[in-house]
This record gives sequence, C-alpha cells and structure tokens, in this order.
Amino acid sequence: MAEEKKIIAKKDKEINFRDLTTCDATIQMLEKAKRDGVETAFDRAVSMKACPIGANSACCKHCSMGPCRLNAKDPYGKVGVCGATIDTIMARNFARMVASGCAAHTDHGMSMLDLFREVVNGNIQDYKIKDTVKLEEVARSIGIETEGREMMDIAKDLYKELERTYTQVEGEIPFADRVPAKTLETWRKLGIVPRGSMREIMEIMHRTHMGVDQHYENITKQCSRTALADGWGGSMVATEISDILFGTPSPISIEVNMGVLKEDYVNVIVHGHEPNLFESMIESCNEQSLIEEAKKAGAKGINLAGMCCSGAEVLVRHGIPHAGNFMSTEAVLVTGAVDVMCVDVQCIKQGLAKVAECYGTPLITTNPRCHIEGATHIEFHEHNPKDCTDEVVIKAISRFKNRKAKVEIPQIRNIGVHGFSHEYIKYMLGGTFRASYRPLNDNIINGRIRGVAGVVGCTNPRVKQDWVHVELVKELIKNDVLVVQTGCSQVALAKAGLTTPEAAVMAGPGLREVCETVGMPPVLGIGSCVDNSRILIACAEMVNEGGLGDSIADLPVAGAAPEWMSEKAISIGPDFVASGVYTVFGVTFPIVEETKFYKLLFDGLEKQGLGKWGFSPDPYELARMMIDHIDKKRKALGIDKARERVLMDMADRQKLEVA
Ligand code: NFS
Ligand code: SF4
Repeated sequence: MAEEKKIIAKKDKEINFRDLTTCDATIQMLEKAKRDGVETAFDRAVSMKACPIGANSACCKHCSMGPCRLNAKDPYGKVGVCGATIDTIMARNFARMVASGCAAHTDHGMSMLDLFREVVNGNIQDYKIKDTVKLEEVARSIGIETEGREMMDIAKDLYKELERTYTQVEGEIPFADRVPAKTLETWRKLGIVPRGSMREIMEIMHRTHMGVDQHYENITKQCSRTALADGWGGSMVATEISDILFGTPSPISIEVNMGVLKEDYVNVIVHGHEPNLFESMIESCNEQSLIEEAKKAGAKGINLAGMCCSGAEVLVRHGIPHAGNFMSTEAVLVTGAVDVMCVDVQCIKQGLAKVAECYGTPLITTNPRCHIEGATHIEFHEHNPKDCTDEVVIKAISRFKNRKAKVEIPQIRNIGVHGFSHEYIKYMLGGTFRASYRPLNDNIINGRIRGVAGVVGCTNPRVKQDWVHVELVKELIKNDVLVVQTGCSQVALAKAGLTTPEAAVMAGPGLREVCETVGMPPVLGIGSCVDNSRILIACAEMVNEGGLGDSIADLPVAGAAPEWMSEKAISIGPDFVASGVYTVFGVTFPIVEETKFYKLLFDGLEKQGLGKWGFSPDPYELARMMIDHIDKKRKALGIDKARERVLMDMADRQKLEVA
C-alpha cells in the first residue's frame, strides 16, 4: 500500500500539464482538478500504458480457441490457433473498426432521416424545412424532378430515395450520382460501390467472423465499400438533411474556448452529435418563461454553449459559442460553472459522470442509445422535443440556485469565422452571379494555391492536445495549402486564432493573396465530422469544374486526422482513401509495419486507382508528406511550372515593393 502511494506521488510530480495539452484553459482546469483531487482522462492516459500488441492490432479474440496474440517483431513467425495470419487478423480488426465507425455515422444520419420523414408526413410540427433551395438542389443532384413541383412532393420523393442509402439490398446508393465519372468507374471495376449501409455493415461483420474471409485483400475491399457507404452515404445524408431542416451554414463570427462560460448566468452545455437535440435546446434557452425563472434564481440569464461535434454543427449554423473539443469535456466541468451538461451520442466519456458528480453538475443523457451509469436520463423525443430540453434547463436553473462548487472560469475567448459549406465556398470565390469552383481551380492551376488539405478529427490524450493539429495546419498554410476543417480539429485551430481572415499573414504569399482578395481565413471551418462529406462534394465539384484531372485521385489534395482516437475516424479514413485522397493519420496506426496488409494500404491501393494511407506522429513530417503528394499531383497534371512562375513573379514584386 505504502509502496503504491509512493508511486502515485512520483507520477503526480512527473505530470506537467503543459506536456499534455497546448490549450491554456484546459491546463488551468487540469491544475484545478489536481487541487480538487479530481481525475481526468489525461491522468488515466498517463497511468494506463497502451497495450503494444493491441496497438499493433496483432491480437484476435473472434473465437474462444483464442484469444490469440501474434508477435509484431516476427509477424510471420506465428499464426492464430485457427491458422489466421497476421494479415488476416489485422485486416479483420481494421474492418470491424470501419463497421463500427460507419454504423455510428449512418445511425446518426438515419436519425436525421427519421426526423425528416416525420416532418414531411406532418407528424412533427416543432421542426420545419428551413432551406428549400438546398432541398431542391439535393433532390436534383440525385435525379429527382423539381421543376414546377410542390415542395412537400419533392421532399417526399427525396425521403424515399435517401432511405435507400440504408436499406437497399442491391444497386448503388443514391449519392453515387454525385461521384465524378472516372472515380465511379474505378469503384465499379473494383466492385466497391456501396449498396445500402445496413447491408455493407452486415456483410463486414459476417466476413470477419471466425473462418470466413481470410484474404486481407478481399477484406480491404469490403472496408472500402463500407467506408464509402459512410462518407457518400450515411454521413452525407446527415449533413444534407440537417442543412435542409436547420439551414445551410454560411460564414459567421464565432467565439470558442472556456471563456464563453459566464459566471453570473445559468450555463448549459450540449455535447454529442445529433443536431436535433441542440436545435431544441436553443429554443428552450430562449424561452421567455425559463429566462424569467433563471432571473428569479439570481442569474442574469441563460448561456448556451456547445462541445465536440454537436457544438461544431450549431457553431457553423447559428454562431452558438463553443466551449472546447473532445479532450476538454471533463476539464470544462472543473470550472464549477457548468449548471448542466446534456449529451446524446458518441465521444461522451464515461468519466464525465464522476467529474460532474464532484462539481454537483447534473449530467443528462437524452438518447435511448446512450445511458450512462450515474447520469440522469431524460429521454428526448422529436415529436415533443421541448419536453426534454425544457426539463434540462429547469435542472440547470436549480443547480445554479444551489451552486456549491467554487467557480473558476479560464478567461480565454477566441474569435474566428466559420461556416464555409461547400455551397458557400462556391459563392465566396465566384460571387453570387457566377458561383462556381472555377476561381478555386484557376488559383490552383496558376499556383497561388498549391493544393487543398482537409485536416479533421479528434483530440487524444496520447498526444499533446491540439498541438499536432495546429502545427500541421500552420505548416500547410505557410506552404500555400488551403486548409478545410471539421470536428474537433477546427476548434483546436479556432483556439489558436487561425480561423480569422487576419491569419492570412501566416500563409505563404500565394494563399495569402487569395485570402486577402476574398477576405477569407486560410483555414476554413466547415462543421462536424459527418460534414466531412462536404469535403467530398467539394472534391467532386473541383473535378467537374475541369482542369484538375478526371477523378478525385488526380486532384492536388490530401487529408489528415493527426490526433484521431475514434473508430469513426477509421471509417472516414478509408472513405477518403477509396475516394482517391491521400490520407495521413497521426498518434498511432493499428498495423504491423512491412506486412502485406500494410503494403496494400500504404501503397497498393494507389496502384488500383484509389488514394492511399500515410502515417506519422510528427506534424512537420505529416505536412511534408502531404505537400510532397500535392506536388506529385501537380506535376502529373502538368501545372507544377505555373506555380514556379507565380512565386517568381511574387518575389519580383516584393523586391520592387522593398525597393
Ligand atoms: Ni469526430 Fe465528433 Fe471529436 Fe473525434 Fe469525437 S467529437 S464525430 S470522433 S472526438 S472529431
Ligand atoms: Fe485465434 Fe483464429 Fe479464434 Fe482469432 S479466430 S481467436 S486467430 S483461433
């Protein structure tokens, strides 16, 4: 026992919070948590070493002849009891992560579609179709006639079509119509055009059962097919339906960081993923009778903020302040200022329950799919959404009245401009009257913009929070690469102040010129993780606009999830790779290097006409890999010389200006 105490004391001394995160607000709260004797995921990540065999994906527990552990140092020296090789085991594990990630996104998308159906059928009155222009655009994009038709008729047809994204047993998912012809041709040749996501997920689970698919190449094909059913299926439906119901984002000034909490207000935090809960919470927090209640309790009013992807959605749609990304969700409770944290699904750490309890903050689960031991469950029904959200606000008011915890709010607030939907990027660059991707393509062709990078995904206590994202993005924009962002990554960059038009000074001369002309930031926040589908659509539009090749694989673009942690990232990864994008991950990669499966992902897929994977834990190396790839694509397109000319001209101009 004494021995144990000594170890804990030593560990405590060793933890320097600055090594764990670059988020100053989170550091301040981790220090407070330590004083308060409260443990977070940061502490647990230090004390729980990641299992090296699992990290390499060299173990299998798909049957009770095992679990079997193989040796990463001698990967072909041993096989599982059934004879499964390292490649089979890694590919199966990977496939199940894809299935789980795809299931998360598609189930979220299906909830949005359920809501849409009920709105269209008139069974739900609290939500309405807000963006009719988008409704028509989406309908037209999959071949639904819109000319001279009633909005509700179009909506009914759209629902019927999009349902196929999930339930179709044979044929191609509807949004396959949006895929550039050559990319689609490659998919058809490889047999990876998704049918319906339910079918693809079911098949992956079947094929990875003991004794079924035991060829890593064949398993990888089903990974691609399932991942495409996420990105061009479930995720895309989630984004498009949410835009139709709640509005398509356009640039809006936003505030992020824990300083958005207000000591003298009732603070309500919504954390999770499905925007229907948040939209209703916005209504409840603006409800006059509840504001009166809050005032009676001694508060100045009700203050609503988001976290994680729910937060990212309402950040870009309505400019609702955002309190922080995934690794700050426990830290925000340590402020003592949160009067309620209301969650739905995904990325909700079970550890929140304990931290919330320590500070007397009610943690409310609302979704039938996600209960947490120790939290209060108030179920959210979209037929009567405010029943739930009003009750949550009442709980928050009561907690405010009885606040016992000492309040300490880090006084840090960062301003940015977010909300660059792919539609808006079109208007922004092309103007209202000639909205198109032409100016973006032209600026890429003439070399001012070297290429485009999507930097997305989670934060993870195994690496310094936010640091990898921020350093990677800084490096990219310095090299004239325009960055688009979703999820927790964009919040990291917003906190670092890079999502303002003024941040253009940190960009290379070409990108800077474009940003300054248009008045846009060099880093464009576009929404939550399901909104990665906006990046795919933007890629498709760039191909269709012309001049940058015939398929997404020809584009000078790359993607990165430098601090990823969730299985959803392992679904989005192969989605981008199969779409033709070079996709790099940080932190760790669940694979044994130099195995056949490794060579397929990191090299072989590209030879099949798809994208490929890359990995490095180092942001500068990641940037180098992405830029090299972009340059390789520029060369293949024959536009590498144009860039040299532009840069030469710029240098001459700068010389003149100096003279
Ligand atoms: Ni994306 Fe959203 Fe954040 Fe990662 Fe989690 S919130 S869906 S998974 S941690 S970016
Ligand atoms: Fe072991 Fe094969 Fe069973 Fe996996 S499926 S646990 S490798 S015997």
